[in-house]
This record gives sequence, structure tokens and C-alpha cells, in this order.
Amino acid sequence: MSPFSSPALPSAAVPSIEHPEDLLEAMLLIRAYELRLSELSAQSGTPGTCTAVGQEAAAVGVLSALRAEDLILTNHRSAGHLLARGADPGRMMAEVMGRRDGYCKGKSGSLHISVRELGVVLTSTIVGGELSLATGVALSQTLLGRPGIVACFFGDGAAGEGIFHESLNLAAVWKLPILYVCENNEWQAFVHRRETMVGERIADRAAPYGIASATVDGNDVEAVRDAARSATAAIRDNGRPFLLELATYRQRGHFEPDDQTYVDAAELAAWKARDPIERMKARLAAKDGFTTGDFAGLQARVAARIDAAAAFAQASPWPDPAELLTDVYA
Ligand SMILES: Cc1ncc(C[n+]2csc(CCOP(=O)(O)OP(=O)(O)O)c2C)c(N)n1
Ligand SMILES: [Mg+2]
Repeated sequence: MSPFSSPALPSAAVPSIEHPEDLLEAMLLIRAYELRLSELSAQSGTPGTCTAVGQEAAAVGVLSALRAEDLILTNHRSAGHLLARGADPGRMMAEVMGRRDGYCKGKSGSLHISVRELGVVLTSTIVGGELSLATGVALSQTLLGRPGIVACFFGDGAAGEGIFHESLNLAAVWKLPILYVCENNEWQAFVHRRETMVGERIADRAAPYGIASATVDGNDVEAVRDAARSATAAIRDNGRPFLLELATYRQRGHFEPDDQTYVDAAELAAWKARDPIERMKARLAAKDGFTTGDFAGLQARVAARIDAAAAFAQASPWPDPAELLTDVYA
């Protein structure tokens, strides 16, 4: 038996996000999911999750370029990554609400959720934790001779941690098949990126480690998909890491609720004018004759899925108190 162990390979069907309309629908689903969850938490007076409203193109563009055998590790702002991978919004909501039908039986919430059958190994709420863990998973993939690459999502704040440098260095030295995806959304909790960084680009930090990198418009879903396709093709070809930086913006607060009084209104408005969903919708209308009716059809389908998801989660039972210490380290 091999002395090495690795996360189980994905076993559930991973949907393909192929056509331009699929890209748009996947972004609409993420937006609707996060807004509904925020509404539900506001109604119940409970704290909500960290949404990635405005960053949907990053999740959908990258996930559309991955293969079923690939593995994913992500951070606290992960709902879009999971949904784009094909996670069921009802089981995700149930998880956040602490219900038994959640992906981790209601014990992880949004901050530690994993979906083994889709190759989502973990969500790290320790900022930067996903970077070293993903590097370790990529090492185990290599030692076990497995085909999939690893995609690791993290923020611009995480890139300021020492673990970012340690992970990139080891991935370069050990030649690991890993796609580091930095969603540079200008915010690090309540601190603006300008207060913690000299320079504009995280991707500039790859070259000293001999790692290839690119920065693309993270609010352009097709640009993200194309960049992720060429990055993953290079990784599959040469077995080496790649750092992809996606320039985007967090439109809502760090978490819910958050009144965003610390946010510059002009900056927020400028980024809202570059909303990834509106841009893709306009592009489809201009290029592919996509009509208002077509858009309404997509929205209705997404709304029906989110209604069903919320009903499913709310009807799901609470876990039995006797299960408190099962499936956890205790
Ligand atoms: C090691 C660690 N330090 C601090 C925190 C508190 N914290 C949670 S999210 C966050 C900001 C992270 O910023 P970034 O990596 O840019 O991700 P974003 O929230 O913008 O998606 C901080 C400081 C934490 N969870 N872990
Ligand atoms: Mg950030």
C-alpha cells in the first residue's frame, strides 16, 4: 500500500460550462444564491456569510476551465467556486443553516465546507491556509501519479502572508501541478489593498520563484476562462505551477451585514459599472442576438432553483445532538 494518501478523486458529475449562455447562467445562479442567503440571514437576525457579489466571473471563468479529475481548495469567500463546480445550492444552504442535509451535515457552515464528491477538498477560514494545504495536495497528486491538477483560490490579503511565499517556493522547487488563483478584490476585510501593498500586482511576485503568471480582468468571464484555459494547459503540459491574478472588486461588505461606511462611494460605483453579469449580458446581446426575453428566461430558471434550494434547506432537520462529536476531530 502506498505510504501516501490523498483526497478521494471526484466521483459526482461535474457540469460543463461550455457556451456563453452557460457562463452567464452560472454567474446568475451564484448572485441569486448569495443575495437570498443574505436576505435570509437579515430576516433571522443571524450573521451571514462572506459574499463574493461582483466576483462571479472569477469563479465561473476558472471553474469552466477545470476538468472533473482536478481538485479545488478555497477560502472563506467560496460559494461561487462551489456552485460553479456543480454543488447543489440546497445542500449548500442547508450547510450554512446548520442542517443535517448540508454537505458536511451542518457542521462546517460556509467557512469550512467541503464537497468531496466534486473534488472540493476544503474551504480554509485561516487566511492563507489554503495555500500550503493545496501545495501539499498537489504534492500528493504527483507522488501518487494522479492525473488531476489542483486549483487554489485565495485573496490579495492572503498574498501578504508568509505562507504565500513558502507555498510558491515549494511548488516551484518540487514542480507541482497547481494553479494559484488570486482574486484581487481590492479589500482585505475592512482594510483597502492600497494600505498593505506597494505596487499593484500580486502576479509580479511569481517571477522570483520562476513561476509563470498572468493578470487579467477578473470581471470579464470570457477573459478569465481563456486565461485559465491557457494556464491549465501549461500546467498539464509541463507539470509546473502557475499564478493567475484576477483583478476584481468586492461589491458587498466583508460579511453580512456590513454597512460599508468605510468604502469610497465613487470607487464602488465605478466597479459596479463594470459588473461582470451586466457586461456578459451586454456582450451576448451585441454578438449573439441575446434578447431581453432570453435573459428573463435564464433569470426565471435560476430563481426557481434558488426558491427550491431555500425550501429544501429550511425543511431539512437539525442534526441530532447525539451526533455532536461524530465526523469531527474531538
Ligand atoms: C490567519 C488569519 N488572519 C486573519 C483572519 C481574519 N480575516 C478573515 S478574512 C480576512 C481578509 C482576507 O482578505 P483577502 O485574503 O484579500 O480575502 P477577501 O476577504 O478579500 O476575499 C481577514 C483578515 C483570518 N481569518 N485568518
Ligand atoms: Mg481581498
